This record gives sequence, C-alpha cells and structure tokens, in this order.
Amino acid sequence: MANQYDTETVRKFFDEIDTDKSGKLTCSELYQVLKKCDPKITQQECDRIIHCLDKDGDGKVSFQEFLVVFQGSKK
Ligand SMILES: [Ca+2]
Repeated sequence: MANQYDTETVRKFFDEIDTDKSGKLTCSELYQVLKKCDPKITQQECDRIIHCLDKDGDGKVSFQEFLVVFQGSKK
C-alpha cells in the first residue's frame, strides 16, 4: 500500500494538534481534535488511543509515534 501522507503533511497536522507547541501530543490536545470528528468521543476513549500510540510509555504522543499512524511502522 502506498503512503497517502508524506512526512511534511503529517508534520503540519501534528503542529496543528500540538497547540502548546511542546512537541508532544497530550490526551487533551488529541481530545479536542477527535471531538471535532466525533462529538460522542469520551476522554476515556481518547486515553485508550493515546495508550495505543504511545510506544515509549511517557503518556504523550511524539511526532515519531504520530507518524506511524499515517505511514505505518518502518520496515
Ligand atoms: Ca510517547
């Protein structure tokens, strides 16, 4: 499957979500975005999504972790 998103596109998207420009996405930042897509989403569901994406276990999603969502794991 071809990559639909290049790194630059994902970077812009990441920066939009990362409203405090910390370089990491927190649950509350992601929650604001997900709520626009699905107003019924709960904070707990958001927590679960973060947990799935958070490979190094710091409770936040780094750009590398976020990139995997769009480009898949590096082979
Ligand atoms: Ca992390």
